[in-house]
Amino acid sequence: MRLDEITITKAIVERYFERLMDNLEIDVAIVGGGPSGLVAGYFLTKAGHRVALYERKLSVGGGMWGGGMLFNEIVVQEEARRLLDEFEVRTVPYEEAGYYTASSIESVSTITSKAVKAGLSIFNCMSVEDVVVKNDRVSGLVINWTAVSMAGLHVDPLSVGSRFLIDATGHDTEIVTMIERKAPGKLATSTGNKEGEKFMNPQEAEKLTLENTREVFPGLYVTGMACNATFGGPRMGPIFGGMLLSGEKVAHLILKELAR
Ligand code: 48H
Repeated sequence: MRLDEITITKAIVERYFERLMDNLEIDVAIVGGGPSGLVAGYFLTKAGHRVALYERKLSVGGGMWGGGMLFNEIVVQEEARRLLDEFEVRTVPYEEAGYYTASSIESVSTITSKAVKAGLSIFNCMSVEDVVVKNDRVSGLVINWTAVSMAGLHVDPLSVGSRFLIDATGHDTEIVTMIERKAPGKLATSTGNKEGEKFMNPQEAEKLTLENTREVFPGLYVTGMACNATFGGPRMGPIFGGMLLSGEKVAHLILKELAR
């Protein structure tokens, strides 16, 4: 077999564009490839829906790679261990009952692998820079290459249509912030605006993360760290059970809507 650089190039370009074209009108768009976004993507695609995840960086995994302060171990609590079991991520019980540890490297790589094999399309190095809102409901997103924004180039973006949108952008809660900026007072929070993340308190934060995993604007849901940042709950530090459970919950909430 003779290897040819033009065939290699054609193969990459054709395959990528096929996937891009297949994902221009989708059921669910997930912004952010941290733990919550990946778990949501896994459950939604496993249920047979067309789902794409957009990640600004070259690699997915968000804040999970770094464990706590670059010590690449994560902690999950009893309630979330079944999710790591489902993904076949190995956990080790800690001496204190109810706490488990897992390798952050194994967690990110295994959850990503399961999500992609379930059918999730991941577009990395793409940033969501705006949303499309029609008749007071989100109906799509506006994307551009991260390299374009990093270089400060003035390049107009492209759009993707999506029935539902998930803000899984972590602490920055970028999609909710975009809505708040263009439609102030319209969020489903007590003030109508973003409430902001509060001081660290793992006990309270993990509980509230799940409670705050919900629709915040018609068609837009929050998951993961974005939940407490939107609805005004504390941060939890490097415990990841709430992120995984929130990803599962947002998927189930949207699955119910898609089944209507
Ligand atoms: C495309 C974007 C955009 C954009 C951001 O921060 P993440 O890991 O998010 P979560 O919520 O799944 O997990 C949070 C967790 O990692 C964490 O930080 C915890 C538990 N902290 C506790 C504490 O007390 O500090 O991932 C978000 C991802 C990142 O990879 C971003 O690059 C990406 O979203 N992203 N992608 N377009 N506009 N904005």
